[in-house]
Amino acid sequence: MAEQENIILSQTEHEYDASEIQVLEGLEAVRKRPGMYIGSTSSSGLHHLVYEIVDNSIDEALAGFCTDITVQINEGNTITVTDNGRGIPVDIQAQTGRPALEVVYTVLHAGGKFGGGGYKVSGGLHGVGASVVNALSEWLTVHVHRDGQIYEMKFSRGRITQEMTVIGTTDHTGTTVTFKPDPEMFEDTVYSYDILHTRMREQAFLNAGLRIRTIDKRPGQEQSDEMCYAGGIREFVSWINRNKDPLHKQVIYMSGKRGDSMAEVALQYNDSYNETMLSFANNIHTPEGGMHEEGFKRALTNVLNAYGRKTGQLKGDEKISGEDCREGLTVVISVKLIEAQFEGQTKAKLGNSEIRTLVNAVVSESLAEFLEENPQVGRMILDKALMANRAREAARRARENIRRKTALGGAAMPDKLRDCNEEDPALTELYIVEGDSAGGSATQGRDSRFQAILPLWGKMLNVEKVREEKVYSNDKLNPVIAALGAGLGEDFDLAKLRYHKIIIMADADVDGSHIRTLLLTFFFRYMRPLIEHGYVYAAVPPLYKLVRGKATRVAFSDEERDRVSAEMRGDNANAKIDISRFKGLGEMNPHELWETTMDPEKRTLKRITLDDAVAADETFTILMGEKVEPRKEFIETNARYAVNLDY
Ligand code: 0RA
Repeated sequence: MAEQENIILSQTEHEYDASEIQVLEGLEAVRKRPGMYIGSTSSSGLHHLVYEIVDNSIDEALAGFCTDITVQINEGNTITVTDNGRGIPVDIQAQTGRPALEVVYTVLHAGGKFGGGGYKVSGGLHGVGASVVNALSEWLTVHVHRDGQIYEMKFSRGRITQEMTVIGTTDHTGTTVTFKPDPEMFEDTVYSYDILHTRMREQAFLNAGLRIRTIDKRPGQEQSDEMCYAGGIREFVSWINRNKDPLHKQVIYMSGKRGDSMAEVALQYNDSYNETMLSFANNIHTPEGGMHEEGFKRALTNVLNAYGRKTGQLKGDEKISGEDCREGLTVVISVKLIEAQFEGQTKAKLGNSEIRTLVNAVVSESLAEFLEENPQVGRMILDKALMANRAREAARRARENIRRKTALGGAAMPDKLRDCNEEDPALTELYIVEGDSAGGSATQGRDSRFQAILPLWGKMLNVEKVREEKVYSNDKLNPVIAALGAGLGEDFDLAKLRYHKIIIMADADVDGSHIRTLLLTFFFRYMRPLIEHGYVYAAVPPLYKLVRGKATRVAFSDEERDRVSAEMRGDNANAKIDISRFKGLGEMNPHELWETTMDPEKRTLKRITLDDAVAADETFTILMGEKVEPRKEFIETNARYAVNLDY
């Protein structure tokens, strides 16, 4: 209301010119449809604000003028980003007649528009960032140290509240921005130190030598870290492999340029069966891959086949496939280019085809040379790929076997499955339940129109430790594969999936979390699209049961237990409330289970997502891999929830 009056008032005293109107319209557009600019207004959008500001400082570092960046969470969840670059220019811009600093923070798409050849490559929205963050901040203050002066300028929701002012003198240069995300725009305005820290660590790896500090100043959760990696993506690869057993000590590093583009690749094999490929374009993660990944894969396969033929490890017309070449491989690919085209569903796939040629050329040349010079490493890598090739053949035969069996016997469903009546997968749910007794309660308590139950029991296979063919023949996993109906691994086909909600229902204890982790590991390794498309959930059963006379209620946390107990007591301070802890799902009767954990109207489900492939891989590797020490440490620090269900 106040704001509207303001506009009318200033319109009467001041004729707006075309460019000012454009500015207001631009920032209004951002506030009207924030999702268009920062993806969403959930926690991810909130953190995106910080990335946009940091991206500008990183651009200054890429231009060669900035060595240190600090990202600080202040009390009250405001953010301060400081860099020691040249300081945002403050001189009056010819086109607009306004200080460049003002233009950067108020004009949409201001980035790169004004002169200077410094910004050869730029990430993200290419300078759109600052004005978008400004528009979405309740307030934003920027300090520029430049030419011996300190300049200050302030904004609120994108509008100027204090013109650029000199407030003192200084002996250094740099930019400091502090902002408070607008609670009117965001569902949640609490920052996660871990999310920012993970992102900043990734950026420190991607920009060798750049020092990034993260600081949390919020009372009770003070912490900080400083990250600087002289080795860049080489150290990124060592870090990803830190809990694995590498096949060769040295990380293989390759880089090259062509015109204005450049490519870097770092890789190391470990003794696991998994592939970890992380790719970036202009420092932006491209989880959907694209031309840089294609160029790499093609070159790797060609080089290893040629090398194997040359050394005689490959005989006759024996060939190893791309996938065989990537078993146990950890690789980081980082490319920088002028006009990155981002495609795909989430704009996370690089489309520039010239980059495929560049990466292919870099890897073809340098990797062949490396193998020539390091024949022991070459032999090991090739042996590993050959083993993978044989195992894959065995797996293919096992798969064929299963396929033939299902074809002959119709779609054979597991004996234990209690299926639902509805046949449209979009409407159905599969509860995977730990233990026969809980399975029995769930079967009786469910709504059989759309809820199917599959009980699991006994010791679950740890797929992290075995090759593919073992998974096919496993009697615990087979019922899951059959019930879902969508195949496995290379053959996995979402279109055949029989339920669009797959709900893991396990006890809230150590055994329950173990079974949940094993199942998630299996989905992660063999049915990843399930997780990527958000089809997997964890049921959240209650922890407490409260009884007063004939009245019974449940609580999902200690706080809720206390609140509910107070409510039940009401005015009668002496009433006896009997509080007990549910030891497991098996203790609940069918009705209780339905009411608290299965009724779509009342239940809580946690959707399992995989935003951060590195974090996921880390969790799964630590929890499931061979090395005992890191696993112990991890379980000790995360004793309550062995798997972070929210990542
Ligand atoms: C000099 C020139 C230009 C930008 C900067 C310095 C600069 C911008 C930011 C943003 C955050 N920190 C910064 N530090 C310095 C303009 C370059 C151009 O438009 O090409």
